[in-house]
Amino acid sequence: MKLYGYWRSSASYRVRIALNLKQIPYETIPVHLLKAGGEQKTEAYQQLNPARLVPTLVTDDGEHLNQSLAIIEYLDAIAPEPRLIPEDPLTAARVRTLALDMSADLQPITNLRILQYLTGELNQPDETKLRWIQHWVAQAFQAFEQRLGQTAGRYCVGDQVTLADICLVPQVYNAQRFGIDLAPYPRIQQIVAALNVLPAFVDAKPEAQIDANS
Ligand SMILES: N[C@@H](CCC(=O)N[C@@H](CS)C(=O)NCC(=O)O)C(=O)O
Repeated sequence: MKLYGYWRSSASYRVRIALNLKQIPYETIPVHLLKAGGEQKTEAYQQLNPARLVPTLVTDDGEHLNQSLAIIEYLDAIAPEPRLIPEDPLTAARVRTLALDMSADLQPITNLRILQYLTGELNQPDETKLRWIQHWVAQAFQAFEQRLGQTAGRYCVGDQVTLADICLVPQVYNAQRFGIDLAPYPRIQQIVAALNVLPAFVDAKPEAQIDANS
């Protein structure tokens, strides 16, 4: 398999973790989101993803897939061990709720193109961009922290690593990049600390990627 992604992209980070957990070997193809206006906007890349976003997973059969959660569901179907979305319908719904809190409600409004629009077309200073990020991260993390009170064991939902954990870790990485204080979120901190020592998460870290700091 081939993964088109960017070292600091949270959606790419999710797919890397899932591939690692399932021990599926893959080749990384870096797509630089900033260089020359963003390689995700080139004609060539748009053939892989018309939405001009990373990641794209190209399967061994040459099929290309977009949307990190759809990719992870696909991986869970073709390589069910370890299961990232539990079979039990209620537990699966809890996992998806937490995963979507991060991937559908938080990440899209703090995505690069949104921030570029704020500071570019809308002419807002970097300080406003930072306030924007801090505001939406705080709202999302408060709710997530509260939900964990009902669902958490060692990880977000019970004691197995799930899609919820895969979506949380990259958002915490991003929050830390922007200097957000995690002290109000002790459950999040504890779970992320437990996840970040697992080899699949260590190997998926942005700094461990071939395009890190490029
Ligand atoms: N919902 C998509 C989100 C993909 C996405 O937002 N990717 C970001 C990086 S995390 C991106 O490519 N941004 C480029 C841009 O904003 O121009 C997914 O989960 O795959």
